[in-house]
Amino acid sequence: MSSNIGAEAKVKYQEYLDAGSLEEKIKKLEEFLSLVPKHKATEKIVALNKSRIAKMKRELEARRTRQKSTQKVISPFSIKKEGIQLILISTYYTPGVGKTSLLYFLTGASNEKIGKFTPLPEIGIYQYDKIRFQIVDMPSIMKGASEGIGNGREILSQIRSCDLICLCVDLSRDIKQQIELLKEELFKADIRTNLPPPPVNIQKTGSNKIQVLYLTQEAKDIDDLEELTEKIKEIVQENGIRNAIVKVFGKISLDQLVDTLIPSIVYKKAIIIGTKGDLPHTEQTFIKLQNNYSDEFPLILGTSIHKRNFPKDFGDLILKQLKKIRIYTMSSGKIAEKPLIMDENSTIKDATLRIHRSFYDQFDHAIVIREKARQKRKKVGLDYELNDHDIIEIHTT
Ligand SMILES: Nc1nc2c(ncn2[C@@H]2O[C@H](COP(=O)(O)OP(=O)(O)OP(=O)(O)O)[C@@H](O)[C@H]2O)c(=O)[nH]1
Ligand SMILES: [Mg+2]
Repeated sequence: MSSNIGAEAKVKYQEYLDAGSLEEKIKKLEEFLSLVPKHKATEKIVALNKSRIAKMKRELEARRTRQKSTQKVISPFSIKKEGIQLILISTYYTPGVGKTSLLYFLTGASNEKIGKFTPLPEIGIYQYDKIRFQIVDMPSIMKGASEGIGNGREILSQIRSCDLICLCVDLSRDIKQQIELLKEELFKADIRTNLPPPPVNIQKTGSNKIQVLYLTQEAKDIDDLEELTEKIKEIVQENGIRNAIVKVFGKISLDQLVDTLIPSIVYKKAIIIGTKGDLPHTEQTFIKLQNNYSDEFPLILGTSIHKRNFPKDFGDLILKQLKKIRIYTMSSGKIAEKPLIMDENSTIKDATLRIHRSFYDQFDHAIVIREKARQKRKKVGLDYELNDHDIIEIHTT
């Protein structure tokens, strides 16, 4: 093994080789990686070993799926998703940060459960501007949750499918400890927060080779493209893929490439909600929270449920974070009460397909009413890009 690796890491590597079970092997190799210094000289070792972890995790997942299909028990943690789903999480070691109080405040859920430990998820609907947001008050997360401690696997598996993760932290207690633990467990459960998916796509092909294509100028702007290509091929092969086209759309690191090869990785949006902002010294803590975490978390709120201090436009803030817009359909001059929630940059075409395919097949033109525009009412075609709050009327042939 390379001289760039310290003695402690080498010991861990040996422990990995000696480990018996797959779980143990993954754990040891993860510990080994955490001890390897990250720089250019170790980049390949890191990427190759991350690939090994990815392969072992896939194997583990496959085993669990096989087990599950024979077990047919419905978990009390399993939640039927309705509308846009927000999950409130906090750490077990800071009990009572105020999640259930928040659920009560936003949704009118029962207040009898405030002040008592919440052992199972509680659900409520937060209505905002005729939009339904499903709020899930999750039991708090223990260290080792990603390995299954304290129902961690069930909790994290729900988080994997939500729309927005809300890290709830008590502003009157140590915030770093709270956030770091939550971040660590999410990361270990292959949940990446506030990161865009890597700009790379790997397609298996029939041909017997691995081809790497750089499709943008940004992707090509790398010092040694040939060296990178060789490394990419090696890592893809290490994952047991012999024939593939690797399309690179932007600047990527080997780390990101490995992430693409781990199918269990999901990319989620997350915000921080600071609670109990009415208690002494919490103002300073909130400033510290913003200073230390605003690079990683684009939205950090300071709140107090006791003082009913919570953003009135919370629904708008969520939509903005999720890059969603609301579109109101109009039929015979009557505007629908409930908006369609669509992705930013959606077009009339997307809207027609969303309403019903026949609106697309028989499309003639659309009328868009945009209150703030210079020309308020416009006749447009399928390619027209929609804005938040637009009113649209589709005319068919
Ligand atoms: N000072 C203050 N106390 C609050 C606030 N919000 C909640 N609390 C109190 O904090 C305690 C715990 O609140 P819960 O809402 O039950 O906390 P939780 O996060 O659901 O707790 P667990 O279910 O144990 O994880 C209760 O006594 C609440 O009254 C707040 O804004 N300010
Ligand atoms: Mg609770």
